[in-house]
Amino acid sequence: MSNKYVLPELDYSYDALEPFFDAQTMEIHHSKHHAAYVNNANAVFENNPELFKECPACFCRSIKDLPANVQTALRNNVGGHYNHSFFWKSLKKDVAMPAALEAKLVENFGSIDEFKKQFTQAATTRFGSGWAWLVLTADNKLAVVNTANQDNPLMGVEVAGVAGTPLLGLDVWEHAYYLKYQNRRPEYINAFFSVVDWNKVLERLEKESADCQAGKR
Ligand code: MN3
Repeated sequence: MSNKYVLPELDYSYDALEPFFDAQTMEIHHSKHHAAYVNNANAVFENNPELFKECPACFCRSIKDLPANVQTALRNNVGGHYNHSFFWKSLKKDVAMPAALEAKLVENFGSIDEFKKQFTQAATTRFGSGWAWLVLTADNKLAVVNTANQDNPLMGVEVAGVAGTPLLGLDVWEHAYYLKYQNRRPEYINAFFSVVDWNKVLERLEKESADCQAGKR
């Protein structure tokens, strides 16, 4: 086992999410931006192999325990690797929202429209670069938050404002939308709702809920 991360292949082609997410953005985003996070993280592990953890999520959870001299580099780059891997797996066109997920969203937000409104608000108001998230909190409720840069909710309540695990994330860095949407971030956020793999969100919810009930998180 080598102490490095590998850029994951996408499960679909770069043009699979057209016209919502364009092929050129997807290709540059995956093969250049995500690849850079992987390479930059690996460069740190080359000099600090003892810090490597196979599971990027586990790594994010323990980011505060890292030595100060490499903490920022690893927070940004392992965070970037985790966030993008998670993001690619959340995307698929033409997926209807399963009833069980709809029920949980309605229970927590009052309606699907209200959930989308709050998510859009979180994604729009993140100043500069960052991510918007739907998270399952430690008490098994849903919440919408945003984080700066390549931070994510796994990094803790000081970072995300809630303790929880991500069910869905949206990259709102300009590199995620500028070629197609330029400064129109709200249009990009709206397009995102057409390419969410809601089955994947439900799968994560069910797994996290089961872990929660079993006391595993
Ligand atoms: Mn990105």
